[in-house]
Amino acid sequence: MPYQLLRFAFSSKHPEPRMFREPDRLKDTYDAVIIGAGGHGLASAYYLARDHGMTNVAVLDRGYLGGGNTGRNTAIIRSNYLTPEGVAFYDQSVRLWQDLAQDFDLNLFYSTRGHFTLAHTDSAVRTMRWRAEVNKHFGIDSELVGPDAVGKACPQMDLSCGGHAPIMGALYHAPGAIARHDAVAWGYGRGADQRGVEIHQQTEVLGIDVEAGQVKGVRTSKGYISTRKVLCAVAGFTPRVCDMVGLRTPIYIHPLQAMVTEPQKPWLDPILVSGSLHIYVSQSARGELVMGASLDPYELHSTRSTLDFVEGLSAHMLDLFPFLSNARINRQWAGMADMTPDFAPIMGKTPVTGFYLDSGWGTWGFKATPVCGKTMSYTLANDRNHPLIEGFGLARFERYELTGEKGAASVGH
Ligand code: PYC
Repeated sequence: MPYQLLRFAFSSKHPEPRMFREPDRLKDTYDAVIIGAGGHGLASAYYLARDHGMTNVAVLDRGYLGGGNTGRNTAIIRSNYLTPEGVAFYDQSVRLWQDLAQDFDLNLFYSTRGHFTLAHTDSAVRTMRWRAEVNKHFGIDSELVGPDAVGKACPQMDLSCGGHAPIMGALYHAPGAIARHDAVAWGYGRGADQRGVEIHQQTEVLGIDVEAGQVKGVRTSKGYISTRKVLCAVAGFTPRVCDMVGLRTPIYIHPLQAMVTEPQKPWLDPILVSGSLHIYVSQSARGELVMGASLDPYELHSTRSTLDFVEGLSAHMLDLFPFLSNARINRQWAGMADMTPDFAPIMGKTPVTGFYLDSGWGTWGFKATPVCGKTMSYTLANDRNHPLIEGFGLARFERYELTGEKGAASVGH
C-alpha cells in the first residue's frame, strides 16, 4: 500500500465519517426500548421515528450493529410464498425494498435477478404449480416454467444433475433479488440515529421488569431504563428474552450455515434454489458465489461453522455445475435461526402489556426487514397489531390455527 495512503488512513485530520453516534450513557427513561440492533430492530426504530414521531427510543445490542443474522444470511429477497398471509406480507416488503436505497441515500446494491426454484420430482412440480397459482391470485409475478427456460437463463447448468435428479421444471419469480445486507443495517441505523434514536452497542439486557402484567423497565449491563414498551427483535435469542417476562413460545433454535467462493467473473445472473439438492446460490456484485443449504439438523445455540457443511453443499453444487470443481471457498459462517412449528413468524402484541415480539423468522428474516420495521413500528406506536401481521400472532399455537408456510421454504429443512 502506498505510504501516502497509509498516512491518510491513520491521520486524525481525516476521521472516517461515522454512520451513527455512539452515546456514552443510557438515559433513565425511553418511550420504547428495542432489543436487537439487527435489521428488524433498526428498521422498527427508523419507522417509529420517521412515520410515528417516536424518537425517544433506545436500540440495545449486546454485540454490534448487524452482527447477528442480518450480517449472516444469503441476502435473498422474494415474495413467492404459499399462504395468503405470507404472500401479502412479503409482497409489501419487496415493494419497500425497491425504494430503500433512495430513502437512505445509500447504495444497497439491490439487484433484481429473477429467482428459480427448481423441481426435480413430480411432487415438487405440483408444489411449484400450487405456489404459482396462489402467487398469481395475489398479483405476484410467478409462473411454472419448463427445463428449457431454466437452461436458457443459466446455460452453464447441467439440467440432468449428473443423471440422477433431472430438472423437470421450476417456479420462476421475476422480482427475486439480492441486496448488500450490512448496508441495510447501516442505512436503517443511520436513518434512525439522524432522527434522534439512540443505538447502544455492547449493552446486554439482563432482565425485564413487569408489574401487574405491564412492562416497567429493562435491566442492562449499563444500568436501568424505565420504559413501558419493549420490542424483542433478537433472532436466535428469542426464548431467552421471553423467559425474562415469563412468556413461552414454541420457538426452537437451529444453526443455518452459508459460504462464499472466491470472486469469479460474472456468469450467474438468476438466483437458483433446489429443494431436492438442498442448495441456494446467487452471484454477488463482488463476483462471489453466495451459497447456503438446509438448517443443521439439530438444535444448537452456536454460530460455529463445520467442514461437513462445506463438503455436503459443495457436492450438491457440483451436481448442478460440474465446472466448479476447482472453485475455492473463501469464507463460511453460521447464524442462529428461530424456527416455529409452522414456519411462519411470531409477531405483534403478547399477553404481557408493552412487550412485543418480532420473532420466529426461521430462514427468511432478511427479506422481511422493511415490512417488519413498518408493521412493528405501527404496532408499538398504536399498541394495536398492524393488519398485515394478523396471521402471525403467538396465540395461534394455542388455538391450533397454524399459518403453514413450510412449502415456501427454499430448501427442505
Ligand atoms: O427464503 O429465500 C429464502 C432463503 C434463502 C436462504 C435462506 N432462506
